Amino acid sequence: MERTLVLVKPDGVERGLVGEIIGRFERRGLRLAAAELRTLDRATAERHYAEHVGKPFYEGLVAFITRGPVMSMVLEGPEDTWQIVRTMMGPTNPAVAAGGTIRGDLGVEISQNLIHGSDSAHSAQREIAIFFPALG
Ligand code: D4T
Repeated sequence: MERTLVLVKPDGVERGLVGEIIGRFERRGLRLAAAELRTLDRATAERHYAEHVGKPFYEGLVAFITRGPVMSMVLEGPEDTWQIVRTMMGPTNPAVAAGGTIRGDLGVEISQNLIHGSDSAHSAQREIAIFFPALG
């Protein structure tokens, strides 16, 4: 069993897509291990996006991710569950995401790309510790 962190970002919560997105993961066969709707404070957003500090989109990214609640969750499944989730999400830019992926079916803009998923087993461990320290 392996776990990964997923966030339905504020745009997805605002648009009422939480159920649609969680449903896709559940139908695929992944299980929810934890979930909480929460509004991130700046410190948590900065910790989560530490790798992007200094990039031109960083300030906009922090403003976006803190503008309203995110649905944070831990999903569990087989080995490389993080990769199953990333494949289902589609690429970062929804404009080039294939139909059938979450971003390809539901989004159009890179700055409002609906969902975050850990991009490696190592990131999953780091991010789960930020959002759900009791599971660490
Ligand atoms: P996250 O981390 O949010 O799941 O997205 P990705 O893993 O798919 O993509 P990322 O880390 O490269 O980017 C983080 C976040 O920044 C936004 N972004 C990214 C943006 O607004 N403009 C940009 O040019 C890039 C590269 C989108 C996702």
